[in-house]
Amino acid sequence: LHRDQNQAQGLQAAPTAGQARGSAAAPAATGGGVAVSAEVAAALAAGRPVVALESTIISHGMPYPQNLETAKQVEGVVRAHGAVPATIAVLGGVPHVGLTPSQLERLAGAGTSVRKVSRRDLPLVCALGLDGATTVSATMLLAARAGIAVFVTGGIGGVHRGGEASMDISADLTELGRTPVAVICAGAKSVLDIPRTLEFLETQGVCVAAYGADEFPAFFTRHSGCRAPARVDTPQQAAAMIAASQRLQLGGGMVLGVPIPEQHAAAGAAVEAAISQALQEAEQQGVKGNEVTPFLLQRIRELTGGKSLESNIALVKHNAAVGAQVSAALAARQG
Ligand code: PSU
Ligand code: MN
Repeated sequence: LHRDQNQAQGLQAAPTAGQARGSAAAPAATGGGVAVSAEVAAALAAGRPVVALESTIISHGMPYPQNLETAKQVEGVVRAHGAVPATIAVLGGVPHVGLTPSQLERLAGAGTSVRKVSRRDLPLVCALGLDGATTVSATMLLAARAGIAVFVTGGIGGVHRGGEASMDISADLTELGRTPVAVICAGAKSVLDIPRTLEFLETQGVCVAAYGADEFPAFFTRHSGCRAPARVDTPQQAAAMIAASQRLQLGGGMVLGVPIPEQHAAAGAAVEAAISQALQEAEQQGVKGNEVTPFLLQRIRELTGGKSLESNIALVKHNAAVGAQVSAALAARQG
């Protein structure tokens, strides 16, 4: 623990869910220190489809107020496709699965002043009673604790360019190797080393499939130049793979790479130029650790004059529709 935080906050036991700041409506279920909202708990108990959503994309991935607007719209898309959204974050030291509108607002408004929480950060934020926005890794593990098998986001972390020397490899990839949650995303951004990211996922035993495509998608573009290890064309096929993984008790996750819809694929050249410049600036400024990804995302947004943000919002909403359909197909198999 950093001394300053310790003194400022006073290290104390995490409040119970009901006491946690901003948790006016006590969640229905608090098991293993995770507060599951009444709506999500009821859907899970009834075997209805549920889709987990992360919160770092809200706090660090987009600026306010577009982040709040997008978070609400994404939840709406999930609902419109017959599933219950479960946005996941740590509030007042308690991991929450399923947020109220005011909790969502609190996170979106705080932006990057909220801690970015990957697996390794959970003990600290919980012990200090802090708010935290969960990355793919922390969201996956909390979703699994709650019994949610399908999770939608924009893009996953990966092996950074130069990662073979820096060892900057996102904890998302090791989480995918150990936690049974399917992550529906638009692939990985080309700020990352996509070939090495796919190699690392293979080492971790992660099933990676492209949705309706042969190539693994690269977030803003449908093309990464890398063939995806598998291809599925329907929500039912994706659900069948999740079911097979569960049946075999593989214990690991899955990546379903959904290409950005053609009409939203950002002017490729402009985004690629912004990516190279952002990478150069990060290196020059010595940006390190978990600040690398938020720095790159923000610079790409600035350098493309907001064009990348529009594409980003569109692809997340599209992923939410696919994810809800996969979750519904999985629920139908199990029902
Ligand atoms: N990639 C994006 N948008 C994001 C992230 C990644 O296109 O918002 C976020 C996700 O929360 C992801 C995290 O889990 O960044 C990865 O951070 P890092 O590279 O520090 O592991
Ligand atoms: Mn990193």
